[in-house]
Amino acid sequence: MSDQSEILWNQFEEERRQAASSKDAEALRVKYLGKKGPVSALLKNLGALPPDQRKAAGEAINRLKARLEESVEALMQEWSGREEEAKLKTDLPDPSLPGTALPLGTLHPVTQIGLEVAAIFVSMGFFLAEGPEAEDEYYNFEALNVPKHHPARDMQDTFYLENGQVLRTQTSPVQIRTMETIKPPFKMVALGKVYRRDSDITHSPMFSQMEGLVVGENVTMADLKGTLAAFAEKMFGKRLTRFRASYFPFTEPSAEMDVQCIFCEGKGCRVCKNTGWMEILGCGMVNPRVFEAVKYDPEKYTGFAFGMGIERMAMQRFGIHDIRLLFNSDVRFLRQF
Ligand code: 2NM
Repeated sequence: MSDQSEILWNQFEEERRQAASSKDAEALRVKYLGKKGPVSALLKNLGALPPDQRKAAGEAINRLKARLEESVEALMQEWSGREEEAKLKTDLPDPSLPGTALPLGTLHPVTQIGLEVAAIFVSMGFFLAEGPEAEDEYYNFEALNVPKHHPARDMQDTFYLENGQVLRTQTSPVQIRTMETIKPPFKMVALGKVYRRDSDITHSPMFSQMEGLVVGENVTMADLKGTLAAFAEKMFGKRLTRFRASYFPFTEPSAEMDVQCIFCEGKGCRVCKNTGWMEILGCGMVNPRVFEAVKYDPEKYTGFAFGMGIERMAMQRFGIHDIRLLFNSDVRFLRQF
């Protein structure tokens, strides 16, 4: 090393030992390697040297420059590392700051209502059952007293599968399977998806149903009315209910049950289409032909059954006018529930 380089290097080393921060390291870099620093000055002076000394002097300055750069970079790394560590020890989180709100999902309104309805019946001693969505025609129609040429069996209404099964059009096949498995007395509900070729503002090709069945000795229409009125009160609050005669192949007699509109309490509004009443379920005394199909003695046992659409109930509860809103998965809509 030339004398000049050596002096400069020693001076640099001395100052380097005093450095105590990444700021000091940066200052050192500017001082020694900056445009106004000694290295630049030496390089500028090269032209003043006799030509035969220029090459060696130039090389010496460049070696010095490289050593300085390396040393200053190491110093910089050393101090920024220490500073980072110190910061981690002292910069504790401020517990008074509000937390970051995590995005929180909710259960789909149909899931909410389905669970609510199931919980009400379970609280009244019913058990909850499930079954396959692809069903044999026997369980979906025959055993339920829906004969071969009944319109419900039409291709227009039912999804037929290539293997000869159907997508169940109601959850009642679960009741049939239950009756094939256990003996009365029992109270059960079946909850699940059902399928019908139907699609408009109030119909979806896939929707959810809950159906219930009570079988025993001396089960009467009074039990049906009492049970369903109790359900309606738990579900919608204290309201008038009414039963209208209806028809289903699997019950006789059959009825539909209305509850006084939960929004206008009978005065008439958009939700009840100005009738003051909301239709909530279909029901009836189990047709003896259904008992014959599952080999229950219709002389010994009687029962009542009922069925309700979960989407419709969700629409009534939340005042939703178009069933399709429940199925297009728009979180801006779903977040409201
Ligand atoms: C309804 C209305 C009336 C019903 C009947 C049965 C079975 F399997 F026991 F016969 N399950 N569900 C039934 C009766 C369903 O839905 C509107």
